[in-house]
Amino acid sequence: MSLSGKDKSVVKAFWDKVAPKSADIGGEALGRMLTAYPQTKTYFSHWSDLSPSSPQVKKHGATIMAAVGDAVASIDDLTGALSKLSELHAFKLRVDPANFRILAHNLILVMAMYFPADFTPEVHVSVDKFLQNLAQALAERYR
Ligand code: HNI
Repeated sequence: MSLSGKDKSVVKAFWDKVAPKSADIGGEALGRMLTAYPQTKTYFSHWSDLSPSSPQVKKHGATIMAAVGDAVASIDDLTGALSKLSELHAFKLRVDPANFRILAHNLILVMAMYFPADFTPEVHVSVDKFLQNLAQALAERYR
């Protein structure tokens, strides 16, 4: 499921809208993941508050979205761009890569909530493909 030239330009154009709100979107997406998919909480058990309003959740959501923004900028080489993060999640954090798709789902949901008019079916399909490619790239160092 590789990204076409059109997918890449659609994702980049949509990201231009998303970028100024990226910290809020990341925080909300991470908060929703931890609430709606509580099995994901195990990785964050060292945090004192895992609720959607938690400052730690908001801060880390912003960190994650900044990395997603870096990935948009490196959309032609996601595997290379994400290899260090993949290694960290595989060997240090030991995150089951199935969770990358769960977070991707929450990210796309919240982007659609924030930008309903821009989130056309055309944007939906390209952003979904991009996030699936990002999840795959993050899982690359597991094997
Ligand atoms: Ni993830 C740390 C990016 C998915 C669990 N994660 C990070 C960091 C970045 C990051 C950036 C900070 C790295 C550093 O300190 O050098 N994570 C991403 C991205 C995705 C992702 C781009 C997918 C879109 N991470 C996930 C998922 C889980 C996850 C799905 C678990 C369910 N990540 C973690 C944990 C940490 C982490 C745990 C360490 C957090 C801390 O501060 O202790």
